[in-house]
Amino acid sequence: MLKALIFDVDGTLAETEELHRRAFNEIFTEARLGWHWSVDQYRALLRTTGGKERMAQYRRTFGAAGPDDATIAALHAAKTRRYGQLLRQGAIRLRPGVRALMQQARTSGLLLGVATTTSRRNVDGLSRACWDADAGDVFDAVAAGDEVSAKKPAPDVYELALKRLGLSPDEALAIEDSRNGLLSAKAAGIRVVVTPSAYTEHENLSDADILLQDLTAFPAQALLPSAGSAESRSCAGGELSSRV
Ligand code: XBP
Ligand code: MG
Repeated sequence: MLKALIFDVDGTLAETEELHRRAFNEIFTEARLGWHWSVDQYRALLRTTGGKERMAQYRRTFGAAGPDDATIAALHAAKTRRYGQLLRQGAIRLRPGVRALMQQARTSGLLLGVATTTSRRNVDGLSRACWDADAGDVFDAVAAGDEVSAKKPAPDVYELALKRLGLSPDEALAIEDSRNGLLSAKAAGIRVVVTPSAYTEHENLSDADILLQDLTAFPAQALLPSAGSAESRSCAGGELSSRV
């Protein structure tokens, strides 16, 4: 029986990648690095999950002349601060159908989780921008990229989300936008709904259990348990239900 929806963040809850790209480029300019990622370059670079890892991948283009690991870490920290500022300026909205599906899931007594490659700080930033609350007050469990040793497409972050929800893989449904995310959830044994995003619509997403343009088309009647089970939820869950 389905007991939880586990959401990816970037590209799934919101079209955040363009904001990540902007934050990267502003920091590159500020640091006079001579780097600038175009939309097409960034689309290709997204095959490497994680901002630090993406920068390290790009560094290879420059051979020994590229920044060292400590510089990449410092630049990425600055990028995270810039991304947070952009979120606070109201640059992001939830994708269509996300808010309604979360509400329906709550009404049906389901738990809500997050499994993302980005950091917990960025998840909290997005959550405050969209719900005016930290992610821990909106979701029952948040598993972030800075908490696992291997990022997507490895299963680690989905396994961590399941552990925190106290569920087995067959009791959850992942909502993803990318091939790396799809592979990660599948490797953890979780069924996956994929809603391609602006930066992933060209990818091979055919392994998805359900492929939808966006979550307004989510088959809630077929997949969500009946609303009656909402009363069996914990107090914490009851409080959360008013927020999504
Ligand atoms: C997508 C990613 C992230 C973001 C940038 O994550 O690969 O790296 O592009 O975030 P998701 P950081 O699993 O949520 O789709 O710079 O914080 O890594
Ligand atoms: Mg994603």
